[in-house]
Amino acid sequence: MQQVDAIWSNARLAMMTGEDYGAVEDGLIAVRGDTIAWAGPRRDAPAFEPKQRYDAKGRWITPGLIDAHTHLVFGGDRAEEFALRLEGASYEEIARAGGGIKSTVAKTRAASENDLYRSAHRRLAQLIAEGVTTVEIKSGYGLEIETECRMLRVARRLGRDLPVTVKTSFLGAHALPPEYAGRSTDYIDLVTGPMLDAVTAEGLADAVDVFAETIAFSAEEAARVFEAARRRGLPVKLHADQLSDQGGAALAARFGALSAEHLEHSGEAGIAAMGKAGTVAMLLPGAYYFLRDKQQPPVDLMRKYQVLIAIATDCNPGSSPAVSLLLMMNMASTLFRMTPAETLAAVTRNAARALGLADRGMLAAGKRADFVLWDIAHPAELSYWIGAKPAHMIVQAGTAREV
Ligand code: DI6
Ligand code: FE
Repeated sequence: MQQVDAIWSNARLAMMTGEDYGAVEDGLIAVRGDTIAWAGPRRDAPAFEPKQRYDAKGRWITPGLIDAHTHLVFGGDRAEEFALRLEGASYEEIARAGGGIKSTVAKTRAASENDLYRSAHRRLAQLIAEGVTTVEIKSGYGLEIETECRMLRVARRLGRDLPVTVKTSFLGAHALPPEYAGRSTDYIDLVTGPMLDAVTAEGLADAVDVFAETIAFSAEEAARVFEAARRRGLPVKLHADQLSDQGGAALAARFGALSAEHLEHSGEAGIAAMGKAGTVAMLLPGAYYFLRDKQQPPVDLMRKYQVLIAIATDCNPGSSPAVSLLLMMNMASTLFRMTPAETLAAVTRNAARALGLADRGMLAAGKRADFVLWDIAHPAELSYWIGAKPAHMIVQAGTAREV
């Protein structure tokens, strides 16, 4: 008899360990502490002596969802800018006129740590209620040492207070702050020197991100930031080719980036390089939808070069005010023609890879006990419904709570 803390039986499992869902009809999961002790078909399970037994009543269980790209800590909102865009102004025009990211920078700088915490807490709670058990949160609306650190401290605090793992990314190179107008090189000096030093001294960043774009930073500037990250032993990722082809996909691959984000305008050579480097393609259908983009990311090329695809909300006030990862799965299917099985892998196994986390994203012995019981008859329903909240019970680090 194996002693465990809890078992879930009478479950259908989407193990997500290989191709497709890895579906198991009469499945069982045993948990010890914060770890899955066993998962698979009930008939193969050893005898367990659990402290607690849960009857899943035939519900589907999937790994906990992972939102591996968000900017969910920020001040204010950009609803007025949305109205301007609906009247015909483009995202780039607004950015060049000093709005866009810069307007959120002003509001974030003016916000206290508690203000930032409260608004981000609300957004994160919505993601968590839906089944998200791991989230990535970026800085990038401070663009000065103090506010970048404040954003990341808020992200860390959210991870301590809420039932979710928070991984942070330092995005000091998100936009050129107004006080550095025309002095891009000086700003990159700040980012790669004192700013990154301050962030790492407090252990505030798990990775380093850059926005490479005509309205942000060049490929050369991104490379400088990546070299600085490498010197400090931090993994990198890149907002690449979102609005135009900047050679971002190839650059991300060259630095062995964990992921390259957006990729709507990437060409074949860049995607092929990502395949070789094992860089995950992070697709953000919320931004594609909200900016009414016309250029779809090259999903067929990603399949051809066996690039793993992840999907995230990109939750941010300007290009994707999205607080639902399930809705992003639906959009990835309808807008990018990803299959429901691809979208589920994209928010579990592949999203874990994009965060460099080998301990989650599938149901298997030894993985973290992060999983969700769903009121659905088939896992394809997770990307089929628009706006449904089918989570019934969420288990995070071995602790269960009903939704
Ligand atoms: N790409 C995005 O979609 C977000 N950041 C980025 O580099 C947008 C950020 C914003 O508009 O506030
Ligand atoms: Fe983003």
